[in-house]
Amino acid sequence: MAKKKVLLMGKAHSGKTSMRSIIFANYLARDTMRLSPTLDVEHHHVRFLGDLVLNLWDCGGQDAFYESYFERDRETIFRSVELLIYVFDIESDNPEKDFDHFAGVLEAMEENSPDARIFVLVHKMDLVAEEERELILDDRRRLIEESCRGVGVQHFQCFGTSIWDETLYKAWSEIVTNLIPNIGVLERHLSDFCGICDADEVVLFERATFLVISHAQAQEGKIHAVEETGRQKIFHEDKEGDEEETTDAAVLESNEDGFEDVQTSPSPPSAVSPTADPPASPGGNATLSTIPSNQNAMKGVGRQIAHSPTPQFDAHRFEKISNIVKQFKLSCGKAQSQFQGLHVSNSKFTAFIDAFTANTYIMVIISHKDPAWGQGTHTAATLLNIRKARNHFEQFIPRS
Ligand SMILES: Nc1nc2c(ncn2[C@@H]2O[C@H](COP(=O)(O)OP(=O)(O)OP(=O)(O)O)[C@@H](O)[C@H]2O)c(=O)[nH]1
Ligand SMILES: [Mg+2]
Repeated sequence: MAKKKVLLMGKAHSGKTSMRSIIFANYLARDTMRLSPTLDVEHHHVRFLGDLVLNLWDCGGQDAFYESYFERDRETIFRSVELLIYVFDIESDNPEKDFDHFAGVLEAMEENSPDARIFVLVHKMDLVAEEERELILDDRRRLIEESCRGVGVQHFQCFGTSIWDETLYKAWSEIVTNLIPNIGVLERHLSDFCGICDADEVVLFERATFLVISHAQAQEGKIHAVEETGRQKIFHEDKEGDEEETTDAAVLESNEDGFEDVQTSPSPPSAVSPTADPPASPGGNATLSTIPSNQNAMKGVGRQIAHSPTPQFDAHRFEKISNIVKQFKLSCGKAQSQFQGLHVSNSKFTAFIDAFTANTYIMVIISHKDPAWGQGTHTAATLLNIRKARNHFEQFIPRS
C-alpha cells in the first residue's frame, strides 16, 4: 500500500480544513462555517483509488503553532513530505506576514524534502469581485514566484480556489493526479476507449471524491472516420488480464481483431429529458436517471459539445459535473439508495455517467452525429462498451 505524506499549511482561517472536509469527508461548503480552528496538527489518512493512502497533515495556522513547526518540530513536520499544499487567504489582513511564513515553510521544505511537489492555492477567490479576479490572481502569482525564487524553489503550481465553486475540484484533481502512478498509461487507454465509443469525451472520476483523474477527447479525424461508416465499435474485453501493457494497447487499437462492428439502427430523436430507468428501491442499488438540481449547468456543457468538438468547451466543465454529481450522490445516500449512474440526454448529446471500476466512475459524452441518434441501439452499445471495458481498466487503476 502506497502512503504519501501531504502537508496542508497556511495561515489561520485560510480555509485548509474546509477544503479537506469538502473533498475527503463529504462536507457541503456551508457546513464549513461550523469548523473550529485546528489545534496543532491533525492527521488524517484518506484512501484514494483504493490503495493510495494520503497521509494528510492539516497544520493549524495560528502563529504560536508556526513557532513550533519552525523550531521544535521542524524535522518531524517537514521530513519525507511528498506534497506541500500551501494556502493563502486572498482576504488576509496581513499579507506580509503570510509571505514570511511561506518563505519559512519553503526553506524548511528545501532542507528536509527537496523533491516534494509544491502547490500553492490562493483561496477564497469568491470574495474578490469577478472582474478583478484574474488581475489580482496574477499579481499574487508574481509575489509567490518571487518568494519561491528567493529560496531556490523552481517548480510549483498555483491555483485560485474557492469552496463556493468548481475551482476547488479543479485544483485538487490536479494535485491528486500527481500522486497516481502510471497515469500516462491510463490516459492512453482512455483515449483509445474514447475512439472505440465514438465519443466526444470520456472522463474518469475517482469514486469517493469524484475528483477527475483522467480524461480523453476525440480527435476530429477519428470522429469522421467512424461517422462515414455509420458504425459503432464494441470493446473487446481483454481475456489475458496480465498481459503486457503494450499488448493491451495493441488490442485496443486493432480495428480488425480488437472490435466487433455493430450496425446501429435509426431510432427516434431523444427528448430533452432523462432516461427512464427503474426508480430507486429503498436500501438497494438503483439506477438513478433524474437530472440533478443544477440542470442548466449540465445542459450548458452538452450544448457546447454538440456544436463542435473542442474549441467551445467550457474550461470548467469537469469540475462543474464533479460538483453536481457529488451533491446528487450525497442526496442519494440520504435517501438510503446507492448512486449507480446517471444518463442525461437531449436532442444534441447524451452523457452517460456510470460506475466503472471498483474505484472510479466514468462519463462518456456522445454528441448525436445524425438526427436519428436515439436511445435504442446506440445507448445499448455504449453501455455494453462501458461494461466490457471495466475489467480491462481495472489493470491500471489499483484496488486494495
Ligand atoms: N468565502 C469563503 N470562505 C471560506 C472559503 N473556504 C473556507 N472558508 C471559511 O473560512 C473559515 C475558516 O476555515 P477553516 O477551514 O477552519 O480554516 P483553517 O485554515 O483550517 O484554519 P486553522 O485551522 O485555524 O488554521 C470558515 O468559516 C470557512 O467557512 C472560501 O473559499 N471562501
Ligand atoms: Mg483548520
